[in-house]
Amino acid sequence: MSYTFALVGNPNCGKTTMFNEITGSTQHVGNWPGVTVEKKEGKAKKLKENVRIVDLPGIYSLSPYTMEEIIARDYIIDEKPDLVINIIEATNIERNLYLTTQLMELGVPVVAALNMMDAIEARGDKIDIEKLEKYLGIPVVPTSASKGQGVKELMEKALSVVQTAAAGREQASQEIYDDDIEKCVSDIGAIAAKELDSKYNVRWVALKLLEDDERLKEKLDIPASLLTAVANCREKLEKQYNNDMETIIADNRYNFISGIVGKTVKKKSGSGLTLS
Ligand code: GDP
Ligand code: K
Ligand code: MG
Repeated sequence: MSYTFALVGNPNCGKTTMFNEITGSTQHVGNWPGVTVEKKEGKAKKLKENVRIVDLPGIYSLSPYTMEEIIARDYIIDEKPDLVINIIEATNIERNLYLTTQLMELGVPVVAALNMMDAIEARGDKIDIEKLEKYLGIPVVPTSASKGQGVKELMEKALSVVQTAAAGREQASQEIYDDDIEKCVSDIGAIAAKELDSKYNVRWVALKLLEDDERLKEKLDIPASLLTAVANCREKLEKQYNNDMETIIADNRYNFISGIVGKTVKKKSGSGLTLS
C-alpha cells in the first residue's frame, strides 16, 4: 500500500527538523500552485510501506485568513491525505493545541507528535501523555526531532492508524463545545447532509457555516434553506452569549484546551511563569 501523510504545525514547532528526520535525503522542493510558498515533499525512509510526506506551511490556525492557512486547509480537505501528523511544540502546548482542535474536525485521521520533549525534561516539567491522548481523543507520540527520538514510534503509530479499519472514524472530540452549540451544529449538519452536495465532513461544514466562513461558502453552493437555518442559529447563540459567533467558538476551544493542559501538564515546583 502507499499512503500520503501531511505534516502540520505552528511555526517553530520543529516541522522542518521532523520532515528531515522522516524523509532523509529523499525530498523534493517546489512551490504551491500559483503562490511562492514553498512546497516540500519526500518519501519516508526505513519503512516497508510507501509513504509520501507532504510538508504544509507553518500555521497557528485553520481559519482562511492567510495564504498559508488557506494552502494548508485546502490541501487537507481537497486532496485528502490519508493522515495528518500534527507537530505540537510541547514547550508551547497551550497555544499549539488551538490548531490541533481545528485539525481534529476536518474528518481526516490525526496523530500528534508532541515535540521538544527533551526541553520539557530538561526543565523538570512533566506531561501525562496517556491522559492527553484520552482527553484529545487522538494518539500522541512524544518526540525530540532534533535528537531523532520518537520519530520511528511516530511513523509506526501513524501507519497503524491508517491500516486499521477505524481510520476514517470521527476523531473530533465532542467535548469542545457547549451543548447549545452542539445542538446547532447537529441541526445544521442534518440539513447539510440532506441538501448540500459536498465531499467535506458534514460536522465540519456545519461548524464553518456557523462561523460564517466566507471561503467555504464560496466553494460550496449553499441552498437558501441551509443559509436560513445557519442565520437563525447564529442569531440565537449570539444573543444568548452576548458575543459574536467566532468569539464564542474560539472561547469554547480555549476553555477545552486550558482544561486539558491543567490536567496533563505539571510544571516543576509549581512555577507557572514559563508556560506560554
Ligand atoms: P519549523 O519552523 O517548524 O520548521 O521548526 P524547525 O525545524 O526549523 O525548528 C525550530 C527550532 O527548534 C530549531 O532551532 C530546531 O533545531 C529546534 N528543534 C526542533 N526540534 C526540536 C526538539 O525536539 N528539541 C529541541 N530542543 N529543539 C528542537
Ligand atoms: K521555539
Ligand atoms: Mg520550517
